[in-house]
Amino acid sequence: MTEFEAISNHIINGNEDKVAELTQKAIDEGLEPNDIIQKGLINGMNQVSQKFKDEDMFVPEVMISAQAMKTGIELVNPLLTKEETSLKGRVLLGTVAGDLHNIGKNLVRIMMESAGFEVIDLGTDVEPKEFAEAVKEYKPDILGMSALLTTTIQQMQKTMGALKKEELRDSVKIMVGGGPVTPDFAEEINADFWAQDAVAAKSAALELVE
Ligand code: B1M
Repeated sequence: MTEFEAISNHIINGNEDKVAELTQKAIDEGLEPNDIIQKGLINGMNQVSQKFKDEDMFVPEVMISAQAMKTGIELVNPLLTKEETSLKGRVLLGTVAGDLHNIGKNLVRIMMESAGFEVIDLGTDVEPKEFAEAVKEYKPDILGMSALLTTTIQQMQKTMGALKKEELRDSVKIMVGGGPVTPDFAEEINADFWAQDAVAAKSAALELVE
C-alpha cells in the first residue's frame, strides 16, 4: 500500500490521529504537498462521498472523516502557501444560499491561496444580495460560487441577477463549481468559468487574471 492510500484509508476510517501522523510523515519525507492533498486526503474524501451515496456511510461518520481530512489539510496548507508569494489578485468565495456544504469550497480556497490569491471567504449559505454587496465592498477580480445541491444551484443564477441589478456584473469574473454544476449550466447562467475540482479552479483563476 502506498503512503497516499494509507492516508485515504484512515480518512475513510475517520482516524484523525493516524491521518495527522501519516500526513506529517509524508511531509517529512518530502512528498509533493499537492500530491498529499490530491492522492491522499481528497482521494479519501471522494471515497467517503461515494460510500455516503451508496449508503455505506452515514452523516456522523462523514463528519468524522471530514474532520480528519481538515486536520491533514491544515498540516499541508502552510507548505502550499509558501510556494508562491506575489499577490495574484483577490478572490471572493462562498457557498450559495441554502447550502451548507463547505469542504470543497474550503479546498478551493486553500488552492487559490497557494497560488498567491488573497481570498475573502464569505462562508456558506450566502444570499445573492450578500454576494453583490461583498463584490461592491471588496472589488474582487474573481467571484467564486460553490453549490452541492441540485436545489441550490439556481442561487447562482439569482446571484448573477443581483450583480446585474447593481451594475456589477462586468466588474468581476465569475467562477462556479460543485457536484451538480455542469459546464452547460455555467454557460447558461453566463459564468466565465466552470471548474471541476480545486486544482482546476486554481488554474482557471490564474488564467482569468492573466
Ligand atoms: Co450532503 N449531500 N447533504 N452533506 N453531502 C451531498 C452533496 C449529496 C450528493 C449526497 C447524496 O445524497 N448522494 C446530496 C445532494 C443530492 C442532490 O442535491 N442531488 C446531499 C444532501 C441531500 C444533503 C442534505 C439535504 C441531507 C439531509 O439533510 N437530508 C443536507 C443538506 C444540508 C444543506 O446544505 N442545507 C446535507 C448535509 C451534509 C453534511 C452536513 C452531513 C455534510 C457537509 C459537511 C460540510 O460540508 N461541512 C455533507 C456531505 C459531506 C456530503 C457529501 C457526502 C460529500 C461532499 C463533500 O464534501 N465532498 C456529498 C456526496 C457527494 O458529493 N457525492 C453530499 C468532498 C469534496 C472535496 O468534494 O464538495 O464535490 P466537493 O468539492 C469539489 C468539487 O465539487 C469542486 O472542487 C472541490 C474539491 O476538489 N468544487 C468547486 C466545489 N466547489 C467549487 C467551487 C469552484 C470550483 C470547484 O469555483 C468557485
